[in-house]
Amino acid sequence: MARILCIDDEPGIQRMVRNALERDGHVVTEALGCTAGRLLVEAGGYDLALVDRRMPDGDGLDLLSLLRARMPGCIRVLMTGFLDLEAVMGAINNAEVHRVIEKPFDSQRLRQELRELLDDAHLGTRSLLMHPLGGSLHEDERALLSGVLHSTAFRLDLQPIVTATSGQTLGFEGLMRSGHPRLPLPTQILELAERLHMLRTVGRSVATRAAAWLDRLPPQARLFLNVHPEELDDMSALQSQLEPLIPAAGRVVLEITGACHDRWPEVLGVRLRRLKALGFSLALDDMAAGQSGLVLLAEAEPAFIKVDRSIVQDIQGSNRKRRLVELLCTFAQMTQADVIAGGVETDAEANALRNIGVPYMQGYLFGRPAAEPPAAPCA
Ligand code: G
Ligand code: MN
Repeated sequence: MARILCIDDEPGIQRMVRNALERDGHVVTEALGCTAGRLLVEAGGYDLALVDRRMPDGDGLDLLSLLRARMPGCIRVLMTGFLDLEAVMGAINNAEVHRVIEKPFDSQRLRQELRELLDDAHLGTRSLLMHPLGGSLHEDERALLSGVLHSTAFRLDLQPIVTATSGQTLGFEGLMRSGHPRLPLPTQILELAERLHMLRTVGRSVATRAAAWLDRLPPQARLFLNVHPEELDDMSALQSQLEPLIPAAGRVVLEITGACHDRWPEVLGVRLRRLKALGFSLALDDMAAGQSGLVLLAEAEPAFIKVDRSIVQDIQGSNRKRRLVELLCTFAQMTQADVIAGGVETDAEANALRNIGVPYMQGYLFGRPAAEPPAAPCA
């Protein structure tokens, strides 16, 4: 059960929200408009607030900043018809809004979104439960993760990306690796960081190590770095995290995964343009494995399109896989992008990809991620 405040000037919306949320056992308090809403916000005592963007007596975004100041622990959701991207983007970037629900929405979607938000918040509080030994379990985990990230056990290994025809190295993908016995897998590090809201600390550690690589690698070598979808939720934080890389941004390619969910690809497009304005290039990662890959292809305008191993595997035996990669190559050509085939393990796969005209490849066939890059010449 959560205490939910709904601020909207339309009684129809209020009714729908109340009916939907009371079915899930929540207690809903309504305010018809901004003025009434402001009074309730001042009084406090809510777990989550749903706020309309435009009301005749005021702007929902102002109410949301007031909410942040008065009730920092309250989850803030904006409901909007998505008319003014700039203002909404500003609010998201300033972390005034945890989630935006685009109007019109139905009760099923509303319940689903709120369930997700409340589950996340619940996880956050659950991990704060006290440890049997007296300390906070959460604090122990934070200390462990922070210790690993700042230790030499945490590395950014490099895997080569090569030119299909000449075999010369275009650059390297940086992949995090951990030699720490308690958190040996990168996925463990990411899962823990997600749960403890420490992705930024991971990102900073990666950026520091990436900057050190850029100093050592030949100047023409590109460094490809993976960006976690959640890192795109707070652009100011991401920008400060990428700070050590900005002087060499022209050599850095940020990989955005096609597997990330975003109900608003346009919003993501605006954010990605900001990264480009800093001088970074973009690659669309996991193409064909992701859920929003195609729409990102349109919105991200990537310089590289990385085809996932699920398509590359045994491509020589599949007409459809070959056609799909051909299609991506044609698209890439028409949009001044380049295709990189990832996860290439066999000569048969590499030959099939070469015949299609894929310009770049990456995979165990050419080199595993390693703590020291091979001394091959760079293209
Ligand atoms: O999604 P992304 O492309 O960032 O994933 C990279 C991961 O794929 C790394 O963990 C890397 O070790 C792994 N990888 C790289 N090359 C190969 C390969 O040839 N085969 C397989 N199975 N995995 C690979
Ligand atoms: Mn990648």
